[in-house]
Amino acid sequence: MTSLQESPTAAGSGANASENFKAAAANQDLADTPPERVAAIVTAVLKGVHTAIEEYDVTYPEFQAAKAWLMAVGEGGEWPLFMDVFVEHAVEAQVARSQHGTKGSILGPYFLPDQVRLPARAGLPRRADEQGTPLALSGQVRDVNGTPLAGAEVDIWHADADGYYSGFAPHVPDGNLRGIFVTDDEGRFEISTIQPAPYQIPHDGPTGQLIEASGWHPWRPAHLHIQVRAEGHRPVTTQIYFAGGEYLESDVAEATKPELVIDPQDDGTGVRRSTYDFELESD
Ligand code: MBD
Ligand code: FE
Repeated sequence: MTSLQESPTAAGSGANASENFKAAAANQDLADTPPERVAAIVTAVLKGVHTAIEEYDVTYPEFQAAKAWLMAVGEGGEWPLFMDVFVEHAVEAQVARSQHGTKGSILGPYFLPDQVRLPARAGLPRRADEQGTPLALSGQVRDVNGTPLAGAEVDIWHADADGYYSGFAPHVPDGNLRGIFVTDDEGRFEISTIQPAPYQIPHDGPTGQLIEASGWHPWRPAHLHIQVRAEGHRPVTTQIYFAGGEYLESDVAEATKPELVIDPQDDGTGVRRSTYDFELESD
């Protein structure tokens, strides 16, 4: 286990996540939503707040506590964390209604662009003493008609056995457990890595206070984040989960789907193996 002293803080990972999000947003077209639509959406959100106040007979001390909490979320850089844990799943579910191909899931706050490009069969960069059971995930990237997609990018990132992501925890080397696999002529890949553990979202800041104050828990089931990209196709952002894993049914981020669960088996050499194929629709 990581010693307390070098444990990354929510504020630390939040600051990195905020900085990273702002950099990504600067390179992206954010919404140019017309005024009537902004007004309609914001009115609906505020109506939800007003209804809760009425329904629960909210007091002034509660209102001021809520204000203080919102300020703390901003000051702690926890908006990316909070939005991705408690809101993103609803957006993903909504856009998924008109999508075909492999089921998506939330991106979360810890994607980093421009990681190392690897051949179709390779190991994810990891420390010499990286903890965790070896895991191999192989598969094929195809279009929705079954045609293999050669040269597709399978971008994967996941937490280490202690639940820390490189780039968001000072003691983990940059690029650890992150990489982009480029599929071979048949669209195939094989990723060697280690089995991640269930994951506790940073909970020593205001997001954690809310979870604690509500009697919820801060856990996500063990997961691999994957984004698959191929020219001429809509990228798929998703996550892979593990059969029988803890918190599959109570993910704090509500981001699991039954289609995204794999059940790796020991191949007799101590490596747990599974396959997963990805299907991308044309864009
Ligand atoms: C994570 O690793 C994650 O996947 C999400 C959704 C939120 C916080 C941390
Ligand atoms: Fe994650």
